[in-house]
Amino acid sequence: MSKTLAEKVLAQHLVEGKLEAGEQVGLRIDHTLTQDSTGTLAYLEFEAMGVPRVKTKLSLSFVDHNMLQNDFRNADDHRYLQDVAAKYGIVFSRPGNGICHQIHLERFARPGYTLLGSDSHTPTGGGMGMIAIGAGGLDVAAAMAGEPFYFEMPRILGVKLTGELSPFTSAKDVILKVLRKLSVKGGVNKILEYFGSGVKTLSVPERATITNMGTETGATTSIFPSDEVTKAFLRRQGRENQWVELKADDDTKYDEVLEVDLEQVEPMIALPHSPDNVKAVADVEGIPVDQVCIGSCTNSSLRDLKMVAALLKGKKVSNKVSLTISSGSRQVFENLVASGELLDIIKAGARILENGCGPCIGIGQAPQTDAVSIRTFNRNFKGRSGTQSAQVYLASPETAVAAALYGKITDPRKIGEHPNIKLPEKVTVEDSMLIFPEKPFKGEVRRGPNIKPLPKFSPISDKLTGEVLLKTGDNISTDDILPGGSEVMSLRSNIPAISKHVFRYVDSSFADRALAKGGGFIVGGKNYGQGSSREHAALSPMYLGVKAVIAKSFARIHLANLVNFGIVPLTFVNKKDYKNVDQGDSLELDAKGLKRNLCMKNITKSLELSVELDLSDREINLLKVGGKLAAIKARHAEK
Ligand code: MIC
Ligand code: SF4
Repeated sequence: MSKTLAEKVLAQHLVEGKLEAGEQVGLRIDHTLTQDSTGTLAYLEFEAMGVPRVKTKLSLSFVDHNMLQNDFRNADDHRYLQDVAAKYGIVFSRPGNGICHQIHLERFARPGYTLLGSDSHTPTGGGMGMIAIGAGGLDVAAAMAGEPFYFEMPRILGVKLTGELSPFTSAKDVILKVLRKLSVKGGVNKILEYFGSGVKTLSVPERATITNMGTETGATTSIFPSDEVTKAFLRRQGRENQWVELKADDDTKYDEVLEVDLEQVEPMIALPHSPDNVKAVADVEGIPVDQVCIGSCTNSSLRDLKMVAALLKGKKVSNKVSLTISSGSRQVFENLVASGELLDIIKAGARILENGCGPCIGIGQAPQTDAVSIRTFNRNFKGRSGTQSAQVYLASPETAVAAALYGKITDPRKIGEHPNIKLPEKVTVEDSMLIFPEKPFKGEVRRGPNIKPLPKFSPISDKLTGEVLLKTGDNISTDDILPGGSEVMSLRSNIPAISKHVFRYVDSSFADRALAKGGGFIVGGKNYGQGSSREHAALSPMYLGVKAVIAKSFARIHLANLVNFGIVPLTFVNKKDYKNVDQGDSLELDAKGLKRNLCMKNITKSLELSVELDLSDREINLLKVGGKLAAIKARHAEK
């Protein structure tokens, strides 16, 4: 039977289950990656598993998110991560080396391999023909301990690309167009597999921009074939020997097909405050712009920044605009320096930031009050920039440069002549900011005072009672549940402290109320927990006593995180029952035996509501014992 590309890679790594949509499958993981903000918890969890050394082919630990070092806390986290990496056999990428996804793509990604990362944009590796999936830190820690990664086999959505992009349009416009079609929920339980004659016209970094932001559709992952273009990318990186050809069988039938004629793609832009709020740039031209930020794991490759340099060369940024540039990796930065292109960027008036995530997650460069900020990033949830009143738009590097030059949203096709960007045959490759683990590790793992032990996990009680602490609408993101930004993110290793910030901007009294009431329930709408993989968005509510979340539907990674930390994720059997529960209502859930169909009483309204535990048997068993860490610990203790 003919196979899709995704099925081929999955089949080679399948250790449990059948590759049929909706089935639970277990996958062998070749590579793992973590970053500092999710990594400290992931390694505390890995340490708790009692496994002496990672069991993957390669595990990597990056420091790229929070590098402000306002006080000892970040620096202590970085030191802890470096020690743990040395002890357990993990490659450590030092602060300043760049963003995990960009570096993994350049230096480590291999066609046909699997990658699990504690960051939702891990599908970046799909640009190299990998099955690369984002997950919570505990799932990544389990993969490091040699456990399979379990998930529901998604449907495969084939995205057929034809034609070629026109000047001043680029990969970001393609994925924004896909997002406009699919929305932030349209990819849930799907793999987006790209195919068709248009594929060969896109470079690996452009493909990676597309797979990276496939995350915003809710997709499990996205994947491109591995072809001559992939081979050329690997050659440039001195890794041609790692190339293999990979593609779907010619007569493959996809579950669904979406066609995108690259010729017809025009410059696109996502308006505040959702990545799927997409319009053509031409339709929103003229809006005055205060800030432009270029970078992030979506758009900070050498291709992107060479384009930016060429478009800025000999011109000046509008004096109404602050333009920031952050390279995705030190490799990109070094190559821009060596070619002289960085000078073109600096002379145009750009502000150069450290190689890392920076403004994308509110680590510096918060815009001014009510500012319009155009960013080449992948998320524009309200407040994520650090300024609640800011209006953040997402666009391509080309559109971002046009906004910076003209001081207003402008169709980049108005810039004039299109520079012909050519990637060099060979790039300068220098890995000195990667520390490869020595054997054996001597010394001790140092932990700063802000690194606190993990909270205790206990099995679910037979009866869950409490108040509805909060009722939310649709598409609540993990940024809503637990914000980014330097203040909150410096507490990522300290669950008691970070828990005070749960729902801080949605309802500032949430944490105090939850503690005072001894915990309770959250009621959510559709796609609850979309966005990042941060498991703090589950662990902190658990710490505050949240026992269950009842929603219309959940985002994949957050659902897994809730289960991992023993919060019961329930869906309304009858979606209309959402209206029958209000904040402050007293609920009672008979959780005995954790059956699939449960009855929940709304005591306040004297109603009985049917709710469903839409989980696999494996997940239900995890919940029963108080979460995944408890289960893994018990298993390793038996051995
Ligand atoms: C994000 O883009 O939201 C993050 C910050 O990279 C998160 C991870 C985190 O919260 O540390 C993600 O996407 O998973
Ligand atoms: Fe970093 Fe932003 Fe990418 Fe998240 S989306 S990994 S914060 S650059």
